[in-house]
Amino acid sequence: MPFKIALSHCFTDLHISSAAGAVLFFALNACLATIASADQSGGSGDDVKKPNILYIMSDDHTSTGIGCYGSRLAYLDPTPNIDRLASEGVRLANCFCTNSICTPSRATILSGQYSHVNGVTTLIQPLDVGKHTVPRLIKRAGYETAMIGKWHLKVEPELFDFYTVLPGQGWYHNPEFRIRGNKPWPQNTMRVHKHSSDAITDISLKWLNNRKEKEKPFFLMHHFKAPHDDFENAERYDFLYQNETIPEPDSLRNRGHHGPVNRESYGTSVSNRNKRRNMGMHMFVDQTLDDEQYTTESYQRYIKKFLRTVKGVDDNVGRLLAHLEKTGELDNTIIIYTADQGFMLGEHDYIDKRWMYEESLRMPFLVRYPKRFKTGSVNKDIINNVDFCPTLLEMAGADEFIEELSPDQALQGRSFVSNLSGNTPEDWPKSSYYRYWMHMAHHDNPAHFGIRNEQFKLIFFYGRKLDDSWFYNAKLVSNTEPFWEMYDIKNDPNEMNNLIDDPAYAEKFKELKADLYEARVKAGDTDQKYPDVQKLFETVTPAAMK
Ligand SMILES: [Ca+2]
Repeated sequence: MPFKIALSHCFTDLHISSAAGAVLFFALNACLATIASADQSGGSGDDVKKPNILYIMSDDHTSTGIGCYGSRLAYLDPTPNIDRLASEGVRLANCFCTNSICTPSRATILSGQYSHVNGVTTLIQPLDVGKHTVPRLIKRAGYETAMIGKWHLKVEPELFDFYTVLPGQGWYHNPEFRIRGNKPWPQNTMRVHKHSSDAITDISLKWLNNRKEKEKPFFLMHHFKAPHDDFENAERYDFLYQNETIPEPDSLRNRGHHGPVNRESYGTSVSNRNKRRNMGMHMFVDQTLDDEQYTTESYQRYIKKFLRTVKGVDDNVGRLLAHLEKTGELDNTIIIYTADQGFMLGEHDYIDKRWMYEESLRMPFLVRYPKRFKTGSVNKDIINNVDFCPTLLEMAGADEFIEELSPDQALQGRSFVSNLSGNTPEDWPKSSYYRYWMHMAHHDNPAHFGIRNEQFKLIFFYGRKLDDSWFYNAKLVSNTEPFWEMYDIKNDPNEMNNLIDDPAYAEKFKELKADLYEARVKAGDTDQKYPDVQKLFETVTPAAMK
């Protein structure tokens, strides 16, 4: 299988002479040796050295809060260490989540499957161990593996050689961790008396220093809890940005023609727009302030707390990079920085994630590996987190095992290793499918699905609760009226103008709806369990589009 050989060769560091002919000869033999030894012993051959893989993921760290993404916040230089990965590696500009909330995104990354296939559509379901494809196959490819930090998938991360994980959301200060031990999961615990970002990094550095199988490359999933709400920063950043007035997004106070047309506004807010839950309440803003003052105070407190927490993440990315430099492993390690999804920092007066809007949908994704990836490059291909699993497997030379996955473990995404190298396959997907399954939970977001291509986005808010299990008071939640939204991202990047009531876009609506229909069929998400949802999708048409 020449294709497989080529893929494995991509990430094999060959210890050979510089003569071109010899390189080709040895490369081919090294690839064969890698595959053969993996087949026989589960390890890599003596004549090759696979790269280490350091996968760093934070929680809710939107690209808006990362300097190299160039948002209104970039002037604050909030993430110099994370930005280094972009300047010395590749930055993905259009990496999107398929379900913008913590547990489902993590389940998709580990399984390479959409939420409805891996069974984790909401915060409630555990990810079956049989679908922990990333750690299982990467270990099989000869890596020593570890999962350290926020896990949030309920079941024991038993397929990793080593784990130390936060229970559920975990605590910001003096966190307790679940560890492997003599008692049944999750009864073995330990506590570290530090801020969680510092504590998680301490544990990772200790594991890197003391790991048992140093002859093997490592695969480390290092997951920060930060900057998830309630945005509790390390004490050293209590006064960061104290005297700064941080710019607001233009859409915080002027929501333009964004959102459902002529209908109720949804979503928890920065301002007091949402009376049930808004950030001013969380930030203890004086409830007697007038509306303008209230919004100002709420936003400034919110954004500063978020960025102070981000700063602690960035410090610790710096510690990891410094360790790799000190041990001479920096250039032998594929270093990835991402977050489990995006987040709204006041855009359209929204907080939190869940939405299919740009700031929530987009995942930051940076990767540094100068041996293969051009430094300082930007890739604009449309990539989805269902593609992460096959990508990690290819990076580890574990892609050869994909064919052996059982039908219920089959991967739905594609590796973007070639894209990172600057060679986008001609048949690479031109759109990304999205579905937020929960309905009006926690932050008042109606359930929706949609498609995002290079220029347009179409969203159908079907507004049905499908299952009462995801939220303690779900029985109290009502269905909401279905509606559509459509944006021209190319000409309206801030999604200020919902085109769904513009008859000039009737043909575009039909075209995008057909694309969405096809995307749902391709993903196998056609609501056979919920025929009323599919019927709404097929029959609800905005007046201007008829
Ligand atoms: Ca999250």
